[in-house]
Amino acid sequence: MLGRIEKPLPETLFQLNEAGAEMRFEVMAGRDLTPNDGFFVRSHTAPARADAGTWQLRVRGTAVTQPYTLSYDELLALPSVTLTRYLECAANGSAFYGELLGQAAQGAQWRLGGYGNAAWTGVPLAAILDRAGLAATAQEVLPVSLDGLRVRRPLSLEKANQPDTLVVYGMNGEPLPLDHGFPARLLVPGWGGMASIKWLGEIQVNAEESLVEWNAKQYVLIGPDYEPKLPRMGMPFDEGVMKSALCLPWNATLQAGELRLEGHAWSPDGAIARVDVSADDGQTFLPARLLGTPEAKAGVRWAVTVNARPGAHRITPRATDSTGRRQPLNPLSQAWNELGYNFGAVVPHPVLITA
Ligand SMILES: Nc1nc2c(c(=O)[nH]1)N[C@H]1C(S)=C(S)[C@@H](COP(=O)(O)O)O[C@H]1N2
Ligand SMILES: [Mo]
Repeated sequence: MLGRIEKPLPETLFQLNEAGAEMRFEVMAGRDLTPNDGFFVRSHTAPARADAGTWQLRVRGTAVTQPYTLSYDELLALPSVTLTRYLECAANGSAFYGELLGQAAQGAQWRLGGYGNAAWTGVPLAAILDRAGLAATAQEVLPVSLDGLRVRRPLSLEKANQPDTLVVYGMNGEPLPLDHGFPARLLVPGWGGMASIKWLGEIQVNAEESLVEWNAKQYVLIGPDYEPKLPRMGMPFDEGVMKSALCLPWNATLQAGELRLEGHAWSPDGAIARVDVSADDGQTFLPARLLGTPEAKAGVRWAVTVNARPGAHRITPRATDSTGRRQPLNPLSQAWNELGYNFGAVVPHPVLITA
């Protein structure tokens, strides 16, 4: 796994698991944006090594009437936007199926650090598709990567045309780092990270729906509460789920008394409307203050001051978004799935408070 990641993975920033490098959430203390060197990495292969001078983005497909290619310079010359959006692995939180539901999911165990919030610069996918002369038969958009797996994961025309679905080449003011998809990647805000194809080489618009590894075998929900959508092995899904996390090490040691705690919250639907925090194992909740202006599909930082008494405690944040949805308090209220996707219940964070 680690042979696939280029950037340094210091223990101060990352916790490694069998699939990738999870950000240590204390990295987000005092920060709205995740720095590029601390951003989580989930790469199924080694990065594709493209040269910006020769790289091309091909736009074609069975529902494209005017196929064309864009060079890196041509992409950068198109009208661009810079937007803050979070990116999260669909398996983020998978460890809590085991830790809180008592039935471990298969595969890598992620706590909450398969999340990052960045300012992305790129071109709306809609503008790129516009030039391709789509036929009335167009069914879906299929991005294809340049890495060894030629990864592909379709998206609906509706999602492709959202103004914040982007072909991204900049991350926090820098060129997109190699591990995050240089020269360009797709960014599909609100959807599981698997939709945000890195090392993008081609965008197809097709008249047929495609059945691919990433919507038939992986990134489907498999479990007693889900009907497989044959021939897929489970129920396909696109969106992620709302979550909240504390910017503290797991099992942090803190001093008793008035404690200012920070965290992040994020939702794939509306903007985060409120965050409440319990420092007494979920008995009572205090409202946190949102820092900054919450925006749909962007992470928001929050802070709260609690009075902490000595002992081993759990601090539990709970997010609510502008659609009125709230994170469930009871982990058992959410369905288990074998591959550990979309864990959305509150996560009690263990801390040791010393006198
Ligand atoms: N080409 C390609 N794109 C990819 C992946 C990959 O392995 N190859 N991983 C996906 C998954 S599962 C996630 S969660 C995100 C992770 O993005 P990051 O590594 O930039 O954080 O990229 C997605 N895009
Ligand atoms: Mo992922």
